[in-house]
Amino acid sequence: MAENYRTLTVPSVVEYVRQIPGLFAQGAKLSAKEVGDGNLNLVFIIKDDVTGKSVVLKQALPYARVVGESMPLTVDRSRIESEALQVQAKLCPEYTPRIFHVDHGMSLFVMEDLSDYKIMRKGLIEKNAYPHFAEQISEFLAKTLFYTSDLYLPPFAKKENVGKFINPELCKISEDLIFTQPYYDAPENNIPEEIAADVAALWDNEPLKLEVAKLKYHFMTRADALLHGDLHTGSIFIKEDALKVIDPEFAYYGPMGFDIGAVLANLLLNYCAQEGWADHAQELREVRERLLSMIADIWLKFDAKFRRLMLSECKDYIFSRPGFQDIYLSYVFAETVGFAGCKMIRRIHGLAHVADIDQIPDAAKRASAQRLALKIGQLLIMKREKIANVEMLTEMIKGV
Ligand code: SR1
Ligand code: MG
Repeated sequence: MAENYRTLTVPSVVEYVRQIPGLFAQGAKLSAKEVGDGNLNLVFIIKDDVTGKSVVLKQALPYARVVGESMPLTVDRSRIESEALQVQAKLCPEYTPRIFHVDHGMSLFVMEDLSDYKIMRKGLIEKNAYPHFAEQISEFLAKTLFYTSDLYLPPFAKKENVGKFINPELCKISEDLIFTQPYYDAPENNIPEEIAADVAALWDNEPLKLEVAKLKYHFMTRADALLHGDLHTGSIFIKEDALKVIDPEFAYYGPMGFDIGAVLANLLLNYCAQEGWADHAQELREVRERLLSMIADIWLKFDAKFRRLMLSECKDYIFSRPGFQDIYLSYVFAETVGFAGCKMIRRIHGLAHVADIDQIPDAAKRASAQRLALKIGQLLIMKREKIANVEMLTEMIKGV
């Protein structure tokens, strides 16, 4: 941690932003509030009460907020996050928040206030339809993954980038929380009482654990592309016709399917949770149908966009051989499905859950949604290499 690092508070954040040249007018009447509801950081909104102009300041704490000081965590994640945002801004400016100021010493950056957007997780719980989401997120995924991979970058540039985004502490959180702790009686787990027997059965499932071991190994060793690294629906701000992807502090070079799988997993967690949110059976059917067709669209659009990029932008002679696209995308698809399964399971009885499920008011419906998520998650992990296409995937999910 840099010597001049100090944790900001509501009064000190106002004084801090006053010093940033060109951000607010001199003597502006500023007010601030802390609004962070994520697992790790402080997030302040600072507003000029006269003009209404506002910005967000995000500061990394030297520990994980959700656990407390007993879980120390590098504040260098703020540098990684701001650098990943710069890469994403170059590739997908329309889907990336604008950054106004970066201070690595204080492990913070200032960015545009997205208060007129909604966190997608909240919108999905409210059963909102997002008809442009598949188009938007498939564009974000195809561009950020393709243009940071060996399919596009010259080999020296690619390896230099891998070095810039070495992120061992945040990767270790994912290794533990996604791929290890949910598969044994780890003290960090947060196991809902009602499903204790289902969780115990999962711990006894050796074939499942073997498949998770393979996926964890891929997570740790495959440097396909610069990933967002934590692309759940709480990392997506959305409104009618626009979307912004935030929070890439887990960014590192990893397997492409990990980011795509995160998006699909969180839509599927909402699919499971709708049992507790839909007002009647017809609505439950409709919302679930909409989520499954969104999932299919995301994959199909990603696949089409990625193939177009491979065709037009890949300059490597050997990667341009006919047939390589098919091989590449079927590998990415299988990993997407497997990682999605892991990401569903970790949110049921691992350390960090999701509001879609945890906030279901009815205990019996909540437990039923949790069981469904565990079932679908296990199926995705076990069958990932046998699922030939996304239609087969959605049919399989409907059958659970
Ligand atoms: C201790 S951090 C818990 C989780 O929050 C982040 O959003 C990541 O998903 C991480 O696994
Ligand atoms: Mg986050």
